[in-house]
This record gives sequence, structure tokens and C-alpha cells, in this order.
Amino acid sequence: MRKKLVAVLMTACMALSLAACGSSKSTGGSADSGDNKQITVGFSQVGAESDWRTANSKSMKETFSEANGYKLIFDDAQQKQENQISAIRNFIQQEVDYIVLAPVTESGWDTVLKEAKDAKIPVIIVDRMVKVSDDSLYTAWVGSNFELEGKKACAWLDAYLKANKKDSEKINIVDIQGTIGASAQIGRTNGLEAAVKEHSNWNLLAKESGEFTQAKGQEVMESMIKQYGKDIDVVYCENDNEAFGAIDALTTAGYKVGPDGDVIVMSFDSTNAGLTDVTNGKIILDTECNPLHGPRVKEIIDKLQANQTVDKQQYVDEEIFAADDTVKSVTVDGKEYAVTATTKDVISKRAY
Ligand code: GZL
Repeated sequence: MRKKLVAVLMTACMALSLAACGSSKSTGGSADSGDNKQITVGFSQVGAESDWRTANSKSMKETFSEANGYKLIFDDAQQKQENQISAIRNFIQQEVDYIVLAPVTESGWDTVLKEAKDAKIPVIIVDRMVKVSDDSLYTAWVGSNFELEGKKACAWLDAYLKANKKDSEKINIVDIQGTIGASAQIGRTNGLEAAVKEHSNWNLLAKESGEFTQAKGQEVMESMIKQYGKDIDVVYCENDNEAFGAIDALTTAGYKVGPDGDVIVMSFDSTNAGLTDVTNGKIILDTECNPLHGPRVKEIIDKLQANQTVDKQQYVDEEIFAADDTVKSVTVDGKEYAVTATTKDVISKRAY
């Protein structure tokens, strides 16, 4: 009897200890503790309009990978705001952990960002900025200072003309703008227009949107050539892809493009392809706009996950790349910025 009682008790203890093991698993051992919970990020991307955008998307996809503990829902809006708005609503439906928005233009976001706020989903704005009535509609923004980019480019043009003893000649400029209403377009156009006001011999002949694409940049350049012919001295392209299109149009029309030619082309983004054109002088100045925002957005999300405060706005430091070292640095708003004379070696050291 005694032996039987001991056997029953031992069986009961074993059963209890097994149950306890099972319950420790079910009460959330490391697997369910939440530490390893995959974070779902809904990213509404502008489109695939430029080399810059391609590099930006690559940076986001490489950062928010499954291997890094994320599920990235990537939506390409094909440069249409209505597509971005429906993507954000989709992310809300899917109850993502974070919404990241690269807004095609600055206005028109209040309603959908209010829906995200009501759903208690933090929104991070990346690259271009949004103009909203209540800045609590987004948690943080990281991107470039586009007006500073424009000012740096024009400060270089001023120094370049002085170095070439052309600072008292009449300088006719055309501006192939980016997507109208995009922060990058607004800032770069403002930078140019402010500089034109400061230089009585600079004349802004025309400005028209090239929509940040090579095809539209070429089309706009062709129409400006028809209208102004050889009067054009400087083509101010608000991104590299527009510059590629403008250079094709100018070359086809018989212009010599470059420092010793009929016209000089300035650009923004400093993509590998853009900097390659800087080494051969086709683009005389390329002002950097850095697209590698993946790690910057991740840093914001990591801080939010750890309940740390994040900066509302974070600007990215950026360089200036020229075809030669005629101008070694420029000063804008009291701050000096070095100019990098661009070589193949410089390009080989860059990440995009
Ligand atoms: C700038 C970015 C712009 C790039 C273009 O941050 O928004 O959009 O300058 C891109 O190349 O299309």
C-alpha cells in the first residue's frame, strides 16, 4: 500500500512539474516576452522617379528587413498624393506599429494624419516635409534643408563667376524645378530666387517643373531652348535626373555644355550618375541631398520603442561637389561649407 501511495505521489509530482514547465512556456518565456516582437512598419514612398528615390527606397528596405526584426509594408505611390493617402489608410487598417511617410508634396495631409493619430499609430515623416495645422499629427521628421541646398549652390555660382571674371556680365538663368509643392522644389527655388534678387546682373529667364524626372527635364529644356536659344548661360536643375535630360536636350541642340562651353548645368542630389557627369564637367556643380534615411528612421523608431524622446525635426548634413577646385568653399548664413573637387576616387567612396 505504502509503495503504491509513493508511486501515486511521484506520478502526481511529475505531472505537476510537467504542467509547470508547460505553463512557464505559456506564461511567456522569452518567445512571448515581447522583447523579440517583430515591428511592422508601413512606408508610403513617393514613387520611383529618380536615382535619388531608388537609393532612398533601397536604404529603407535594407534597414527594415526581417533579419533586423521588422516587417516592412512598402507602397510606391507613383508620385500621386491620393495613392499615399489610401496607403496610409491601409496601414491603419492593418494596425501597423509605425507609419513612415515620404510626402510627395507638403499640403493635404491633415485629415489622414488625424486618422492615424486617432488610431494611436506614430507617424514619422521622412525626406520632404508636411505642412499641417497641428504638428502633433506627426511624431518626428528627418530630411534635408532644401533652402540651404539652394543657397549653397548659388553661393558657389557667385564665387565661380567672380573667379572667372564674369561677375559683372549679364547672367541668364533657367530653373528646371522639381515637383511643384514638394519641399525640395520649394527650398531650391527659394534659394535661387533669393540669390537672383541679390545679384542685379543675374536674370531668371524662366522656371518650369521637370517633375524630378529625366524625360520631363529634357522636354522642358527643349522648350526653353526654343524660347531663349543661346541666351541661356546657366541651367539650374533641381535634381540629377532633370540634369541628365537637360544635358541631352542641350547637346542635341548643338550646345557645348561645360565650363568652357556655351552653358553650365547645376544640379542637386549628387547621385553616382550625377557625380560622374561632374567629373566630365557636364554638371558643373552637384549639391548633395543625402537619401540614406533608413538608419535615421530606424534610430527614431528604436528610441520610441524604448520610450525615449525624439527630436521633432532632424536635418542631415550635406556636401557640395564641383567639377574642379576653382571654388574651395562657400559661406552661407555665416557658416562655411567646403567644396569637394570631384574625382572617380571621390565617387568610389560614396554609398549611393
Ligand atoms: C529630395 C527628394 C527629391 C530629390 C529628387 O529630398 O525629395 O525627390 O532631390 C527626388 O531626386 O525625386
